[in-house]
Amino acid sequence: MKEWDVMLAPYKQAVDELKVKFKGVREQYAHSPRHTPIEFVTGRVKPVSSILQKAKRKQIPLNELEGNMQDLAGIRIMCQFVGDIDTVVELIKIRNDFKIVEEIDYVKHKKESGYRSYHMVLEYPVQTIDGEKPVLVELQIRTLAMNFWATIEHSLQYKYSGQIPRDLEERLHRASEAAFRLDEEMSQIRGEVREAQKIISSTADFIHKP
Ligand code: 0O2
Repeated sequence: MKEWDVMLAPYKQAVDELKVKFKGVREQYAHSPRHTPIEFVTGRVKPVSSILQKAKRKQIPLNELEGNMQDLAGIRIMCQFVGDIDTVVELIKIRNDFKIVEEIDYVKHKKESGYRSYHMVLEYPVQTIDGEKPVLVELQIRTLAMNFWATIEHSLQYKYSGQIPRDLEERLHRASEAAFRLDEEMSQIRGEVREAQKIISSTADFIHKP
């Protein structure tokens, strides 16, 4: 177990640092009149049991994990509106603290399962006691509705070990379409929603300020 801790330490550091950085972006928006495209940020280092399962499934030798398993470190950015995803992608592209090595748009091209999300693989330089170590980090950018669907589907995949019964799979497809329509509806009433949020935050400021 100790060997895993040592191997995964730079990935943990990358996740911790990137969470702080993206939460910082959110904070900057909060202090500006602009709508914040980031609702919340989460991150994790892949649990060893999932690493072992994925390595077996994809036939990746354990001594070749680094570089071949791109989601040992994972960051997820959740947005309110589909349009916010593009804004976050642009924000990521103008940064110079990491390199983008892969981009997959599962928002425009949803997966067969119904999964939607914008994926990027970043090469992030971690400063270690032995010098700089570039590590791969998978970044997933999605709306709250996409996240809701993916979280439920992921738990069901886990429960049924990837063999979801046909009727449940059909329900998940319908739920994915409903999530898509929800995102579309919300985008259409975006102006109204943002007005309401501005009023709520200015009222909160008024209440909290002496
Ligand atoms: P975790 O940590 O449990 O979330 P794949 O061949 O599709 O299994 P690959 O080639 O590594 O995976 O890349 P891809 O397609 O970008 O998928 C990586 C991650 O995206 C997955 O991680 C999920 O988090 C998410 N994802 C991709 N497809 C789906 C999907 O159909 N449903 C859900 N719920 N999530 C998906 P892991 O490996 O599941 O690990």
